[in-house]
Amino acid sequence: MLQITCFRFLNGQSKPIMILSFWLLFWYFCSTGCAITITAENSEVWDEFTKYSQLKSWPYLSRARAAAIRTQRDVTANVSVTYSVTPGVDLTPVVFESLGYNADSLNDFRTLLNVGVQTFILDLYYHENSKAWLLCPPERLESIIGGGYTSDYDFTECDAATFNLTSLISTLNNFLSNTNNNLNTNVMFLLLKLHSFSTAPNVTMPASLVNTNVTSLSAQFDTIDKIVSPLTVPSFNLPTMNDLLFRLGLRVFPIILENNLYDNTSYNLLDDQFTFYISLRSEKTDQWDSYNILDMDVYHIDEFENATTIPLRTQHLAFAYDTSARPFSLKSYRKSVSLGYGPIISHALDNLSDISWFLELSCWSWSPYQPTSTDIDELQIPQIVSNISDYILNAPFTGRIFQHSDMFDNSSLNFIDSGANNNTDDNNNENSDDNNEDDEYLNRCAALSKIGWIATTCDRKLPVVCQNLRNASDFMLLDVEMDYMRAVSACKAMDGRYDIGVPRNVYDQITAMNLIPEDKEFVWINLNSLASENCWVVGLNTNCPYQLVTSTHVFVKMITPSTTMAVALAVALIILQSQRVPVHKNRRAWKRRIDEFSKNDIDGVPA
Ligand SMILES: *[C@@H]1O[C@H](CO)[C@@H](O)[C@H](O)[C@H]1NC(C)=O
Ligand SMILES: *[C@@H]1O[C@H](CO)[C@@H](O)[C@H](O)[C@H]1NC(C)=O
Ligand SMILES: *[C@@H]1O[C@H](CO)[C@@H](O)[C@H](O)[C@H]1NC(C)=O
Ligand SMILES: *[C@@H]1O[C@H](CO)[C@@H](O)[C@H](O)[C@H]1NC(C)=O
Ligand SMILES: *[C@@H]1O[C@H](CO)[C@@H](O)[C@H](O)[C@H]1NC(C)=O
Ligand SMILES: *[C@@H]1O[C@H](CO)[C@@H](O)[C@H](O)[C@H]1NC(C)=O
Ligand SMILES: CC(=O)N[C@H]1CO[C@H](CO)[C@@H](O)[C@@H]1O
Repeated sequence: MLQITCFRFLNGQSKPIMILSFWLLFWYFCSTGCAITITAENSEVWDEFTKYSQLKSWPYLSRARAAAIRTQRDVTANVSVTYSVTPGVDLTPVVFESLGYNADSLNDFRTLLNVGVQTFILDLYYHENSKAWLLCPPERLESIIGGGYTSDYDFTECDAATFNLTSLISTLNNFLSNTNNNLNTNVMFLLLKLHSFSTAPNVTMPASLVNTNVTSLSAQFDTIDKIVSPLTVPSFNLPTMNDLLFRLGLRVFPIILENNLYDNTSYNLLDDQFTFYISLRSEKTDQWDSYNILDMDVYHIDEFENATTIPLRTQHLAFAYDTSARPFSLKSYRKSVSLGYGPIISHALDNLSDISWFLELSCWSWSPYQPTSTDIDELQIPQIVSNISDYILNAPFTGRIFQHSDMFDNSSLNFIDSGANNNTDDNNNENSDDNNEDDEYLNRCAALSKIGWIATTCDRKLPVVCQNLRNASDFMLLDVEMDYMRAVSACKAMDGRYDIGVPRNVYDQITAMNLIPEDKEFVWINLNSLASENCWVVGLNTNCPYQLVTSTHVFVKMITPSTTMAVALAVALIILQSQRVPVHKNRRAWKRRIDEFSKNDIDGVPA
């Protein structure tokens, strides 16, 4: 193995350097006891594999998911936002009913924002008597007030002085302002359910419960940063992701999902028509303008559980929700995602962090735990896809801690130690990539499997998915096994009508998945992070748009003759210290091949 490594690394360089390197390798090898093989138990492999899982990163967004969410957003840049699939939470059952109608719950709301929940259902209650909007439902108020309310009652719940729509929106705004940057910005949906209630004239509601100072919904929601308005973005012409986020600089859709206000309500919702979209489902839409009215597909998960064909989803926003009687299983959650319906969790969880299991499955594009930022080559793990699918398909969600033994049998497996790369994450601070780290990252190319994209090493031999240049929904498979570099040129070489492809929405993903041959598990797609760690881009020579310095420059400096020797020795020592042979081998070999590839466009391509 070492021989091959050095040969590849010094490919084209002079023989004496090779010999000297070998000597040094040998000397170092034996001076450290000739024992460098790291054999890990499967538990360690699994720990490594899930090192950046959402559960372990709780209460922050995991590093892998941050990369996955961003890749999915970037790949869909030219796709209408109506096709976005976002994980959602119904705040009433998940947060307020479980954890309380108080300011602490706002911290839990903030945590959900942090971990990448993008859709929220929010119930708002209009007290007809005091003409105020409350976050607390009348049933709660009744149970608090009970029979004998006294003015010095100490309210721990529903206290409008600490828990009100204004403070909820400022929590949201705080999150938005922290993530309003090219790396982290993303679309969000606020789905409102409006309710009225009135109290008998002889009942005096305590001021601390009803004095919320919120008498106009639009006055409140207009203070949301980057809120999308139906005036600028009419419902019948929703923009692409790129136009929304970067050209218009907007993010948050406020949508009235249900209007349950009394017919005789004293609140005039039409006053808010410049702020809100209204779902056609909410029925009382006769007086609303066409630019307000959104036709949405909102289904209960029962309708997916056993579906074999995709329920027709046209140009509508689409969501699926569960109930406590029929909660999402991991299987139905994943099904909802893969059919393009944003899953909205609407049942109480034992612990809020349990939502991590679901969030791990919430990208239609990447497989769970992907793209890993470790230096394990995932595809080296036997049956990884079938075992993860088993886990998704068969494990009903029980909230128990999922263990490596659920995933792997006891045969041991060699893996590459991740070394001293102790980049403990960061709440959304992805910009910590530096060039040293860059070299430690093995999985630079993406393959499509039946459960989504998986990062792997680029020299694996796989078939490739080609995409028609004129019709992005037309995919075909080139069933010849080749490494990533050949795969890129192989589609082009066919008849000029195709290029290596990448699915850009759930429909294309399903089409492409169906092309995976029976006897194969993975096929190449047009996605790699060769330019920069954790930055996945479409196209071989695409630089990471989020970094000023590309590692290409570093590489070019490294291969000049004067530095070759120093690099060879350094690499030899690093190899021996940390067993990162394939990393360096791949990294530099690939970089070199890219450079060659860029020089001569036509590069011996299989017919
Ligand atoms: C989106 O479309 C524009 C114009 O057709 C093109 O220049 C751009 O590269 C596309 N972006 C992506 C991510 O496909
Ligand atoms: C709403 O809550 C915030 C923060 O908890 C508080 O500062 C504000 O005064 C409250 N609003 C009202 C009307 O009490
Ligand atoms: C509520 O509104 C009134 C009148 O606009 C204002 O005087 C009062 O300070 C507000 N209270 C809070 C807590 O914002
Ligand atoms: C308005 O309607 C609700 C329910 O439809 C009813 O309970 C309430 O008494 C009505 N109020 C008035 C003032 O008519
Ligand atoms: C990695 O970081 C964690 C948390 O900062 C620390 O507890 C641990 O000791 C570090 N490990 C190494 C190898 O530096
Ligand atoms: C694009 O390709 C898809 C799949 O082959 C096909 O159904 C569709 O009709 C094609 N569209 C056009 C405009 O040719
Ligand atoms: C724990 C578990 O289910 N592991 C399985 C992974 O897949 C292989 C092949 O299907 C099984 O043999 C393992 O038992």
